[in-house]
Amino acid sequence: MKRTGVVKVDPKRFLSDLHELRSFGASGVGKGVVRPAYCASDVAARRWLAGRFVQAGLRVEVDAMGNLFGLAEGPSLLMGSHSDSQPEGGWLDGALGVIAALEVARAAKQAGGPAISVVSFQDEEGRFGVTTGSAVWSGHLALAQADALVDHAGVALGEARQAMADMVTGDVQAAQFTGFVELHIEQGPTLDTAGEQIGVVTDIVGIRDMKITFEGQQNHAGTTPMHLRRDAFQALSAFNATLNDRLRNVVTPSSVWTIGHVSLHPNASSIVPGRVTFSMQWRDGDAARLGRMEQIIREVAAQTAAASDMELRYGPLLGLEPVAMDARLRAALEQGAQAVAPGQWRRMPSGALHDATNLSRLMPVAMLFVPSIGGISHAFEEDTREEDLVAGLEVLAHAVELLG
Ligand code: HGY
Ligand code: MN
Ligand code: MN
Repeated sequence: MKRTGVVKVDPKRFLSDLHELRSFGASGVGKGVVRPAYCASDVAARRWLAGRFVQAGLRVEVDAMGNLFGLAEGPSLLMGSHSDSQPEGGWLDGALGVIAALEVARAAKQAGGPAISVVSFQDEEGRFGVTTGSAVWSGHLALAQADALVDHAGVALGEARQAMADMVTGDVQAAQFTGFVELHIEQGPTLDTAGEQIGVVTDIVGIRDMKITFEGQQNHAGTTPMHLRRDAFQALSAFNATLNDRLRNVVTPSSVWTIGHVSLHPNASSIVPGRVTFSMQWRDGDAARLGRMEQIIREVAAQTAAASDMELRYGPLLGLEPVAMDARLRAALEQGAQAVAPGQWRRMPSGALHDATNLSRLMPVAMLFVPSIGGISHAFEEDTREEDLVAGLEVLAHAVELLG
């Protein structure tokens, strides 16, 4: 594979669009954004992106989930990521991949090829589930099932997606794409700590995510003796302490588990909480270990419920399997990395989840990382040095030429 140098990306145009996208849902804290799936700022951002796709000579299509595509003529390499954010999101998580893909598509078109299509998937950040937009598009999740998913405020996805119903044009067929390449920030400390510029992803971890509820007895915080309480918070506290002990027997240093959202009912100072619903999420690069972790989580939940006289309920278990990146696409990214950042790049796994996992069911996929300053992400402080953003873009341009 030989690079010709005809795909000339325009770093100024790329950075200008990246900062303009940041203005949709700007949090006012650092460069942070608040752009959860289907909220006003997310839909406004997608309308703006659609306009940029048209200006780039791409045909805009939007499917029922609100996945926004800019399509090249004929068979094309799909590039992109997501433009929705976490409730407190960084300006680059997802957005970088969408704008970099747009810039490469523009430069490739101006150079007379190769054909590049662009996508911004919806709800990658899981306001409703795990990467729901690309999970539905890739056939991993039925639209009817997705519509029934609810966010932490009880809003159903089926209702929320009506906010962009007027943009929907219909299904987008996967067969037109020869593969998928996603540029993303690392969202971890590896590259930043090593002083390197580029990560070529080898594989993406698997994930499991479900809600767990303990139901005891709501009661008066002053008159209810401690030994008579059926306190849901105490049950969660006992569950968490026991779980940490038990999981240590099966995990490795790269296994992670998180209780990130806790809803205590009725959440009042003078009331013994009768109910707690919390998110239980775990990730690992090994599918069998994900299963062993699940078994322990369910055992500890059942033991805790029995010991605390709690009713135990589970929400739907959502998840994705670990996936390896495509060798051919990865080799092109490695050649690009060696050309753009010689000695400043490495091969590495992704501890974060990405739409690429869903697309790997349909086509070859590969991912590229640029550093996150301080390893910070899913926080308003998330940032990356501009020269590293541009280096990632240049590697993409190099790789698409090699892939032809
Ligand atoms: O959670 C993740 O790994 C992704 O950033 N949504
Ligand atoms: Mn992301
Ligand atoms: Mn994210």
